[in-house]
Amino acid sequence: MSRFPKKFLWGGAIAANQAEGAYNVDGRGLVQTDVTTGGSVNSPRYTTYIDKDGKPGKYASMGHAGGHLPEGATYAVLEDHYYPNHKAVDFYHRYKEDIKLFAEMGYSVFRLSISWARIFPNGDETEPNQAGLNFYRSVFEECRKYGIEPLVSIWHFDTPLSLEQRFGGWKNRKLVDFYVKYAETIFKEYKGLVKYWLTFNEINGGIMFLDLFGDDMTDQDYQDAYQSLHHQFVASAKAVQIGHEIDPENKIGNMICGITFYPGTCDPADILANQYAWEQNIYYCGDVQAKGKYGTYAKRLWAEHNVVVEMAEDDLEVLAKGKVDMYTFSYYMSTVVTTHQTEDTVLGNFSAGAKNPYLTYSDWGWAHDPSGLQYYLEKMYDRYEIPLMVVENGLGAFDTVEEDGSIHDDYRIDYHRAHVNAMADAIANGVDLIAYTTWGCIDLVSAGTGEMRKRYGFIYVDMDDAGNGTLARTPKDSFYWYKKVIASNGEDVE
Ligand code: P53
Repeated sequence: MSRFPKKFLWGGAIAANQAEGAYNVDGRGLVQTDVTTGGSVNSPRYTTYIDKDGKPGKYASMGHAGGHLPEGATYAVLEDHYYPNHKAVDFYHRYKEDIKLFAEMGYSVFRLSISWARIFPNGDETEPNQAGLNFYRSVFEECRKYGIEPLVSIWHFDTPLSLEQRFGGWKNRKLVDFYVKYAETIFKEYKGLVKYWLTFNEINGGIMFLDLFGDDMTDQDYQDAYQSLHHQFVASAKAVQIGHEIDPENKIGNMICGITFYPGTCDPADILANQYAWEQNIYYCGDVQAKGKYGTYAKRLWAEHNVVVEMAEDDLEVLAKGKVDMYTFSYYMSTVVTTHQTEDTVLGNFSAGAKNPYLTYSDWGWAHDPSGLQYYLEKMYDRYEIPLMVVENGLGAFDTVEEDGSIHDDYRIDYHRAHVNAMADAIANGVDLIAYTTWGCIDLVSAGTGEMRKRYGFIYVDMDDAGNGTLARTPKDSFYWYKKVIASNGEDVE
C-alpha cells in the first residue's frame, strides 16, 4: 500500500512580497512591506511614515495584523532605513533559473502569489497594468513548460499601500469591490494557465495575531479586525463564485494559518479555554469559508470585545454561495493554552504562552511538532470533509555555508521527514490530503522578522540581512533529499 495517493501534488511555496524584489519596477505600486524595516526575534519590524508636520516616524508593525498610522501621517520610505522586501531574492528577474531548480526537484505544483500592486498599482485603477499581467503570464508559462501546476494566492499580505492610505485598508467596505475586480481580472487573464487558487493567505492572522498581543489591544482594535475579516470573507466568497463562472475547472481554496492548540492541563477550565482558542483562531475563518456561515460561537466572540459586525443585506447569502473547494493551511507549530500561571513560557516571533515540555523549539521559539500536523489534518477533515492541502510547512533556521559551498541542513531534513510521515499517518486515517508545498522552497525574506538569516529554503540564496550578497542560488542537502522524496512519491524519506 502506498502512503500517498498517485496524483499527490509535491512542491514548494513563496509569496510575491518576500521573494520578487523589484519593488518599483514596471509600474508596480507600493505595498505595506515596502515601508516596513527588518527586525529580529527580539525586536519588531517597523512601519515608517512622515507625520502631518513633515517629521519622519515609525511604529512597531505586527506584520499583517497591522499597527497604527498616526492621524494625518503618510506611509513613506525613509532615507536612513533598510527595507529588505525591496530587493528580496529578486525572483522577479530570476524566476526562470528558480523554476528550473524547482523542476529539477521534481515539483508538480508551485505555490506563489500575485502582487495585487503589479496588476492595479493603486488598487482602484480602471485598467490593469499590462507589464504586471505579462510578468505572471511568463511565470505560469515557465511552470507549464515543466509540467508544474501553479497554485496562486490572490492575496498574500500585500494590499496596495494606496488603499491602506486612502481608505484605511480592509475595515473599509470599498476594498471588497477593488479585490473582486482584481480577482476577476486575473481569473480571466490566466484562464487555462492556472487552475488552483487561494483567496487570502492566512486570513485568520487578522484576529489570531491580534489576540497574541492582546494586552495592548482595545475593543476598537477587535472591532476593526472582525469588520475587516467580514469584508475579506465577502470578497473571498464573491471571488469563489466568479472564479467558478469564468472557468468551471477552477479549484479555489481558503488559506488558514494552522496552529494546533493544546490544553496546558486537564483542568476543565483549560479544556474550555483551549476549545475557545480553536474557535476564535482557527474555526472562525474556516467555518465561514468552508461551511459558508458563521459558527454559532461567533456571537460570543464579538460580545467579548463589544464588537458589532456591520453586514450588508445579502452578505450571508453571498457567504453561503461562496464556499471554497478545498481547505488549505500553513503548519509550522503547536501552542499551549492554559488558565494557570506558568513560569516556563515561550517568547518567540509570533509564538507566546506556556512552553510544552514534550517538544523542542526552534531558534525563533517555534515548537517542533509533527504530531500536531496529523492532529490538525484529522480534525479539519472531520469538520469539513473537503480536500485538504498543506500549503506551507518548514523550518526557519540559521544555515552555514561550508568552505566548498555546500550547506548541510540535516535539521531541516529531519523537520520535513517527520512532517511527511505525519501526513502519511493522517492519510492512513482517511484524510483526503492532495498537496504539500513546503514554505520558502528557496530562501526568502521572513514575514515576521524581515530577516534573511531565518532561512527556510532547499535552495540557498547568497543575501544577508543588510542586503549584501550575490543572490547566487545553491542547492542545500535538503534539495537532494526532497528530490528523492518526490521521485518515490513520499515512500523514501531517509
Ligand atoms: P516567518 C507567524 C506564524 C505562522 C505563520 O513565517 C506565519 C507567521 C508570520 O510571521 O506566516 C506564514 O517568515 C506566512 C508566510 C511566512 C511564513 O509563515 O515569519 O504565510 O508569509 O513567511 C513563515 O518565519
